[in-house]
Amino acid sequence: MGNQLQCLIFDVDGTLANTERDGHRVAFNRAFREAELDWHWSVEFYGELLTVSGGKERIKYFLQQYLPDFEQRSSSARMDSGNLEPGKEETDLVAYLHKLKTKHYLELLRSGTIQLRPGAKRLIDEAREAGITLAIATTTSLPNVIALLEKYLDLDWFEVIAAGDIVPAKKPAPDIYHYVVNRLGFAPENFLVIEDSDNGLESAIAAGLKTIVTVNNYTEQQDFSQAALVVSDLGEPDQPCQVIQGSVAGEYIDLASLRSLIE
Ligand code: XBP
Ligand code: MG
Repeated sequence: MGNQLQCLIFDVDGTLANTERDGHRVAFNRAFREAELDWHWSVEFYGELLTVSGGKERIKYFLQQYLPDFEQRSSSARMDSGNLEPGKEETDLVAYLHKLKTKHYLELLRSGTIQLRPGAKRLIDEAREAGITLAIATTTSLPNVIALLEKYLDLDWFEVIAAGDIVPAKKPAPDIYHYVVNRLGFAPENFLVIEDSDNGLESAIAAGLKTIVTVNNYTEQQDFSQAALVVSDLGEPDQPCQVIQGSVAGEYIDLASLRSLIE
């Protein structure tokens, strides 16, 4: 029997919603201000930092690349754990700042600042009606995913929600996609992944999964040559998407479009 679409795996940040520029980035800056650090990640600079998946890893990368001599004397005075173990200072600082950032990000999400991208809810509804299994594979922290899914979708619709530190290595490593495939047990050729970034595409391809990419302002210049299809977004009946690479019938991405890539 030929391939049959059995599962759609959605990435979160940049795919389900454009969360980075006005969500995560703003939350990081509010965390730095709360920690009385004079760091500010501009829209453009954050694009450079986004090459590193994972908020904790991103802060660590920023410290090591841009502030190698940072003396954290000041901020550690305000950290919950005042007694810093020698050699653990950076890890403690990163964990402290990331905790603040996640608090600010959840506030931003709950305020309705971030909306789902075009076509995301429509395609999820169509897949559910057709009995296609849904899953999440994301680098972001689980509380952030739960907050987004609870606000605009429904946690119960997703058979597997694989997020953040549940795997040892984040995207572009394949770990998070292997985790979903192993939990569901379908053949890899019966999955389709929807991603937004080169890190995400690399991770899904390394796990042997066919992937379509919906680009955004931070990722549109990246290399998506291994994607089965690259579009501006999933589109809506009254809001056609642009096809950037590959070909698909129709003016927006529906289940038939995805099946034509798999079956
Ligand atoms: C995007 C990421 C995440 C977010 C920040 O995840 O790389 O790290 O930028 O979230 P994806 P955290 O595109 O895989 O959904 O601070 O919780 O890591
Ligand atoms: Mg993403």
